[in-house]
Amino acid sequence: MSDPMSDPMTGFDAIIARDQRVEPRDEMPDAYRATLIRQIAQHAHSEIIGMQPEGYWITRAPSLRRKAILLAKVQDEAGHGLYLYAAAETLGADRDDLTDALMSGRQKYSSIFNYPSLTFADVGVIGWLVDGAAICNQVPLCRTSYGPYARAMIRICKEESFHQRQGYELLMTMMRGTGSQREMVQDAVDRWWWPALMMFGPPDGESPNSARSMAWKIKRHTNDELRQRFVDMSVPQADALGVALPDPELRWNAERGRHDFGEIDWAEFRRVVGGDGPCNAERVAVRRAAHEDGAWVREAAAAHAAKSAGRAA
Ligand code: FAQ
Repeated sequence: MSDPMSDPMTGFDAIIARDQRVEPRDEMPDAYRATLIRQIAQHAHSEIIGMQPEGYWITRAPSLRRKAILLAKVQDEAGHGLYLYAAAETLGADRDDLTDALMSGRQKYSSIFNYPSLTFADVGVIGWLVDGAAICNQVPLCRTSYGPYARAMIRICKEESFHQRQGYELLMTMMRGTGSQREMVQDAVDRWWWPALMMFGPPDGESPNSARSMAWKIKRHTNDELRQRFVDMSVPQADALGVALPDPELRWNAERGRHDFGEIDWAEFRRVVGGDGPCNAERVAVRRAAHEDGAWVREAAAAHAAKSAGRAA
C-alpha cells in the first residue's frame, strides 16, 4: 500500500488508488457521478418494480405464515429502493426526476422483473434464484468506491440473504410435498433460470460501462465473472433441492474448475431491456397508477412540512 504522505497523487484519483471511499463532499469527475446515478437509479427502480411479481401473491399466499413472510420481504424491497434513492440524492439527483425517468422509460430497471409470476412456486424461485443472483452481484458492491452506495449495500445484502433463504426453504417444503407441487417448482425453475443469468448484464465484450466502472472501482468484477460464480453456486443447490437446471450444456469442466453452460439468448435480453418483454407495459402501468394514487400522500406530507416549518418560524 502506498504511503499517503509521500504519494504525490491527490483528490479523486488518490482516493480511488488507495481504495478509500469517495464521499458526497469530495470532488469527482462528472462522468463518475453520472455513471453512479445511472447504476444506483437503475438499482433502486429494480427494487421498486421488483415488488410487483411477488406482491401479486401476498393476497394469494397459502397460509398466514407464508403471507407474513412474503409481506415482510416485499416491504424490505421497498426499503432497499428508498436507501438507494437516498444514495442517488447524495450525488445531486432529484427524486422526482428519478421517478419520472422510471415511468417514462428514460431509465432502465432489471430485465428480470418483466417476467410473470405464474404460481406460488415462483415466489420460492424468485427468492432462490433472483435474490441469489442479486446477492452474488451485490456483495462486491459493499466495497464499491462511492461511500453512501457501499454502506447502503451492506444492509441490503443482509436482507437479501434472508430473502434467498426464505425462497430456498419454501422450495424445500414444496419438494417434500405432492407430485404436482414438485412439478410446479420444476416449471418455475425452467422459466426463471435463463432470465436470472441475464440479470448480470451483457457479456463482457458487449458491456460498454464495465471497463471504466472497474477502473473507478464502482464494479469489482465483470458481468461474466459474476455470472459464472452464480452458475457454480447454483448447481449444488439445485442438486440438493432435487430440481434440474434447464440447460443441456451445463456440466463441470475439471480443467477450468468451473461449470460450462449454454449460450444465453441475448436477442431475448435486448428485447426485454428494450421494453418488449412479457410484462414491461404492465409493470410500468402499475407503477404509474401507484404513483398517481399516492399523490394525496405527497401533497399532505408537503402541507404538513410547510405548516410545521411555519410554526417553528
Ligand atoms: N436489465 O455496460 P453494462 C434485485 C443495462 S436488484 C436491464 O454491463 P453496467 C433485488 C445497463 O444499465 C436487481 N438493464 O452496464 C430484488 C446499461 O445501461 P445503459 C438489480 C441492464 O451498469 C430481488 C446497459 O445495459 N441489481 O434483484 C441489465 O456496467 C428479488 C449496458 O450494460 C442492480 O441493479 C439488466 N439485467 O452493469 C428485488 C445491481 N444489465 O448504459 C425484488 C447494480 C445491464 O445503456 C425481488 N447494478 N443493463 O443505460 C449493477 O451491478 C450493474 O449496473 C449491472 C450492469 C451489472 C446490472
